[in-house]
Amino acid sequence: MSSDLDTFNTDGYLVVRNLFDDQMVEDLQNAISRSLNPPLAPVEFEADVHYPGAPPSRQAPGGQTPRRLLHAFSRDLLFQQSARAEAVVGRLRQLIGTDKLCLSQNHHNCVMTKHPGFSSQTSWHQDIRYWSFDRPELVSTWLALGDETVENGGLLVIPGSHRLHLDRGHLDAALFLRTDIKANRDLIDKSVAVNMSAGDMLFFHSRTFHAAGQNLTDTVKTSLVFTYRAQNNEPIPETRSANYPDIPLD
Ligand SMILES: O=C(O)CCC(=O)C(=O)O
Repeated sequence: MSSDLDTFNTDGYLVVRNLFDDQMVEDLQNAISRSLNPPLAPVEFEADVHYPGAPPSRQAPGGQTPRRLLHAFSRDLLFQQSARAEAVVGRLRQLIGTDKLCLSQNHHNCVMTKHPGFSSQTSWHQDIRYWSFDRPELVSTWLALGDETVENGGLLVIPGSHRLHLDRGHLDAALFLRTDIKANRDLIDKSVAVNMSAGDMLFFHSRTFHAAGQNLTDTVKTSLVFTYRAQNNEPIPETRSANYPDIPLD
């Protein structure tokens, strides 16, 4: 077993440094700028997420702040190239354990943006909580297009949490980790910050607990995020996971 696979299986995530070179990063940043100024639909706004710190409505101050540029894969050929790049898909084959992969058009598939002033906080959760597949074994990729730190709302992860099976009582109504439970607070104490630079990529398991804070800097943070699955790990028909066809990668 390679050390990348060992790390991923143990921690539920893996960071690969400099996965994309400076030119690709710059091209992607330019593509995001074209999609962001003005924000091209479909867009999810901070006001839509109703997370702590989000503006209460789209009419409130900051209510038009974009949070996610949705449908990234169909938005720009460059995003498709980055999602299909051999450096990404080769690693995914290894981490997911098959050559037959699909990219999900229904989950993540977005440019995440975190703006100064009006960003919100994402509480501790597993992405799989709202997803419906044969098996909870998907992997998402998070490409940093600038520095990602705790200060600008970069991700925090709990190593090994993809292997946890928590009773329902540990989670709140929206399936976030409850912080009024000591066992959960002990778990959160084990979290680590995923500090990244432009071109670095985080691979993380759909069961890995993660969270992120607000962007407290004066610079917008942007990241490109896609989710992949084995072709034989199919979405449950008529769920949101089956809304649009997934893209086969072979
Ligand atoms: O950037 C963030 O606030 C985290 C987003 C996140 O965890 C998610 O979309 O699953």
